[in-house]
Amino acid sequence: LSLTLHSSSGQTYPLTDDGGLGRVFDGIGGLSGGGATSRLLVNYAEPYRSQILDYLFKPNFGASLHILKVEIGGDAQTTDGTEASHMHYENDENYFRGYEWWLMKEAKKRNPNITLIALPWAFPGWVGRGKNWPYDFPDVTAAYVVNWVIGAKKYHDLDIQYIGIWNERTFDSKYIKLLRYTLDKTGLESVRIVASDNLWEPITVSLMLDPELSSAVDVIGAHYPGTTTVPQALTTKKKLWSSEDYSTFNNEVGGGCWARILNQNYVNGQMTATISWNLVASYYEELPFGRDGLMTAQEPWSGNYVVESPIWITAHSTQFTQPGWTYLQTVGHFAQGGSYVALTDGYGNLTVVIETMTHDHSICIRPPLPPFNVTSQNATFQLKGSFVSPNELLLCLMKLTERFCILKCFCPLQLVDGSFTLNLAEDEVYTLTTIRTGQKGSFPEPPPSARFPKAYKDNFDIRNPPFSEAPNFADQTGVFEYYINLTDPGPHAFTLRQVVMERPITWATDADQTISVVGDYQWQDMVVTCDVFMENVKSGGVFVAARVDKGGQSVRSAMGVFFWVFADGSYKVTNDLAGQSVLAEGLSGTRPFDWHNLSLSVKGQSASGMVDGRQLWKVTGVSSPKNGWAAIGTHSFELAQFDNFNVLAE
Ligand code: 147
Repeated sequence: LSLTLHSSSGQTYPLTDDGGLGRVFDGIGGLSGGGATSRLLVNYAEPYRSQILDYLFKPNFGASLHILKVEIGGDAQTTDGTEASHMHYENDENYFRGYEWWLMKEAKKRNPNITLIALPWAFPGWVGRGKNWPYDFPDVTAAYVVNWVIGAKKYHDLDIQYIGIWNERTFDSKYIKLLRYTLDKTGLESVRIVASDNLWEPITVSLMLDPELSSAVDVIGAHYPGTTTVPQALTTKKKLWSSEDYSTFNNEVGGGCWARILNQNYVNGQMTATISWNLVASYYEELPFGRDGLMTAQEPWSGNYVVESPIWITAHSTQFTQPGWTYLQTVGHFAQGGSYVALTDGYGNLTVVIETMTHDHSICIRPPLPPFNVTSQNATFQLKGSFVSPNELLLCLMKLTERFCILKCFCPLQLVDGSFTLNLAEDEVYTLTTIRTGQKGSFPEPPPSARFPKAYKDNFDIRNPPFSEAPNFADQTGVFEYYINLTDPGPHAFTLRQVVMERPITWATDADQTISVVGDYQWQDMVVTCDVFMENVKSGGVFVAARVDKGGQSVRSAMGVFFWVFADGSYKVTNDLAGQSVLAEGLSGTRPFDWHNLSLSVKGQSASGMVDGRQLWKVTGVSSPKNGWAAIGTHSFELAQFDNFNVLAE
């Protein structure tokens, strides 16, 4: 009778360690970088910045992440901007650039057990000795990467646990072995290698054919695996990770995507870690992949941030299991769709995470999602093996379809003869657990959202800046850093300086010019003024710009109104960053190693420019782009300084 009842009202799923356990869980994480995805986070005022960090990293509070993966900046464009290298030049070493060090320390403060992973997307040009390729001098590349790991420890007391090869690009077996050798030789035997942060192949077959390579690599990391792996990857016995995943707009569908892959990456693909690109959407939303983070913090000027549904989806797993727990073998799919995973700490604790995401509410950016059906159903779980003892589990429920995703926790669920039945609705996440420390953390609402201030200026006068970059400037090619003119403490002692002098080993198609954007993408009419200083005698050139319409991987084709002056005493006005579409040109009297004041005014279809207070040009018929950011930059990879930046938008 009871069997008949079960088959008509739902199926029974055993939860047991009889017959052994599954793989060891390595954690759920977020990725900062690849690139510049945390750019605006650092400029939030307190208490908002700490609140955001708490939602991400604080245990038993929010996403409570187990893993933080960061980009090793390579001075090049890596999706939403450039991140600074610790070695711009061969004889240069500086472990205080950018914000990844700071972010790792903030994460570690909150969760001392967080796993740190680092991966390069791009490299400074010198690493390739002039070629756009990091493997011709593998010893140079390995030393460059290992320096970063050593610097993390030496200057920030950060232990990097895993290091990668080259994001989504070719790997080189010789380089991987040399990286292993170089780590070992510097006492970094405990740093493990992930390869190759691309697809399952060809790394898997290389590991199978080359035992020496296999002994150098600890984890096969695949990107956007669509929850599946390949049979050969399983036979390597390596840890399998989804080392980059998600990248989906963080609304409810994004939350659904994240819930589905967090479970099914293990159920279908035996992956024991999943890392979200990206950690937090802290870049101008109009850059590529706007809001593809676990939460949104893209308005340091207002303090507004949004705790989006993926945060609470993450909490459903992260708060109730830890790296080092072990998956049960009894994981799988439900008869009417959806999936469940179960994990144990080996000391009697048990956590079951259930997701019932429907197809249309869980589509990720990639790969395409084949059709499937999920309908409401009853599911009976039968606890067996060493799990027969608890007669009560705590139940947490999250309904995806409620706008801000209610995480309702801790209704005790009574077990009868080690069994319980749940009525599973569609688009929900349930956690059943013996762990009692889970919480839905909260802070008072942050300030309301606001546009970027229409009047904005920065004189870069700061003696001990907490970060190497000026607030709100989002470098899209090249790197712009605070600089102090020690020998000339005049009115321009403190400036912003573009420091990349050679085209990097790129990951994306960086422009041939350097550019940093700032402001509100919706701006149309504006006056941009800035003092500029060229440090390249022959071919120096700098610009200020308005209505810049593209950044990220499309920066090469950015349009706008660009006002250039050159070291040879000329000026140009172009409609594009590439400088092909010339609107005006002539003599400016500008010289290298001399400060000049540039002013660009754009109103409706006309634009005009001044140098040192003198009107130089006026053009009409400027019909596109209609709007965009303000910007500064240089004509090539060259040193140049900027001071007293000022923008007044209408
Ligand atoms: C990934 C990058 O690794 C990230 O830095 C970021 O750009 C992210 C944005 O979604 O994408 O690169 C991919 C780009 C394209 C594919 C997969 C990953 N793709 O087409 O399958």
